[in-house]
Amino acid sequence: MTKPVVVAVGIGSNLGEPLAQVRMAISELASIEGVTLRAVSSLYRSAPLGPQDQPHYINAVALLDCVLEPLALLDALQAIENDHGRVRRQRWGARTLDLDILLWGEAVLDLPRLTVPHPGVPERAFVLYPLAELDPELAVPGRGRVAELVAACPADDLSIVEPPPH
Ligand code: A4P
Ligand code: MG
Repeated sequence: MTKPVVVAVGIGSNLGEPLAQVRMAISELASIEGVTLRAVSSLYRSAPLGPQDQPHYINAVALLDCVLEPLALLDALQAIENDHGRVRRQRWGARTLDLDILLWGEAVLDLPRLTVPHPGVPERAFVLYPLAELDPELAVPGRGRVAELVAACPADDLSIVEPPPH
């Protein structure tokens, strides 16, 4: 048996019904073969990073125990995004569902399709606050612990809209 790796996945949505999209994505993550859901953060509302002419986002982070290879998990996440009607258009533009691999244990991956840690982790409030809620001791390789990064990151107008789903 392969030993599971703790993987952090960022969930974001700002089109359709974002709260419903995020709730559904969480149960879909739990049903990926080779993945066990360890913990899920609260659901947060956040101002858009990037183009401002788009709605606010709902964001959350899930911690998974994963025995899949990184690209196999990425394929599974992209299949879920596609099921949610995601069409890839403008970079940082509005989307029904975005699933990002934030951390892969303490691994550093630099593949054509996959950069880990996700480059946004160290400075994005909508990633760091949910991560800190789950485990402030998590390491972001090369950047320090989540607790230190979150202490240096203004919360802006990030707010919790819903407790973690069960
Ligand atoms: N890719 C590389 N590394 C990764 C990774 N660690 N996880 C590749 C997932 N995918 C990764 O992604 C483009 C390609 O990135 C994929 O094909 C994959 O092979 P995409 O999801 O199609 O494009 P994107 O999400 O528009 O681009 P990008 O640069 O990944 O954007 P981000 O960083 O995901 O940011 N504001 C708020 N408040 N909340 C948000 O969640 N999200 C974004 C998108 C912008 N503004 C936001 C939010
Ligand atoms: Mg993305």
